[in-house]
Amino acid sequence: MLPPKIAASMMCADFLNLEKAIAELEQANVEYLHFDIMDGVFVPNIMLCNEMMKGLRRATRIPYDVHLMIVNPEQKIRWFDWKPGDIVSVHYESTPHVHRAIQEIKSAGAKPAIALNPATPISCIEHVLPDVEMVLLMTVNPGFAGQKLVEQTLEKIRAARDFLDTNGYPNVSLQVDGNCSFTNIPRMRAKGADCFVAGSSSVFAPDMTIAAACKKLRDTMQ
Ligand code: S6P
Ligand code: MG
Repeated sequence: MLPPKIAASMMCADFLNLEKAIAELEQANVEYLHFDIMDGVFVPNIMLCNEMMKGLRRATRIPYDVHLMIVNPEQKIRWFDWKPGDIVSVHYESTPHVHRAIQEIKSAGAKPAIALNPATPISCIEHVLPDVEMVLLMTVNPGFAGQKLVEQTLEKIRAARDFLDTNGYPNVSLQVDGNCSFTNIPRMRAKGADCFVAGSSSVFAPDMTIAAACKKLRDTMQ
């Protein structure tokens, strides 16, 4: 199994204290800062933007994990400022030209990933696997933080890991996004997930410091 990684979901951070939050995430050595970009069309919400991501680069060297929930992402990849080491997910459901979107990400100098909603079958990704570094499985319907796990996505994690391994992609990372809580993460890890988008269910849990939450997460992810 690939080593576990934390992607801290910045839409769940305290916007009044972003610099402090980032310093604590740096201290905890989280692997990624996860940014949710929503256009109000692909998902029923509007969230985060390039200007925010650009501004926060001044406070961190942690690579960005950018989750694009926008229609026709292939037309918009160049709108963003990417750095080497960033990983960018596009949804299979968001465009008829998902392979073109993946090519755009590569030529913009970032690492491509493919994202799937809970109801989308895993077989859809077969023909993009040679070009992606990560598969993002939504474990809630995209658009909002604070939702409850869609239980049947647990078996989907196992099926996706098997699909990757049997097709010759054991090094493609499997990320899960949605209700990655201290209770759900061991269940997701047991099915083969290795990268956890940590939001209000864990890293930014209201009753804990970021440092304490990250420490607990590291113990939980093993
Ligand atoms: C939701 C988005 C996610 C959320 C994350 C929130 O559409 O893609 O990345 O930010 O799931 O975490 P939680 O713990 O509140 O579910
Ligand atoms: Mg996300």
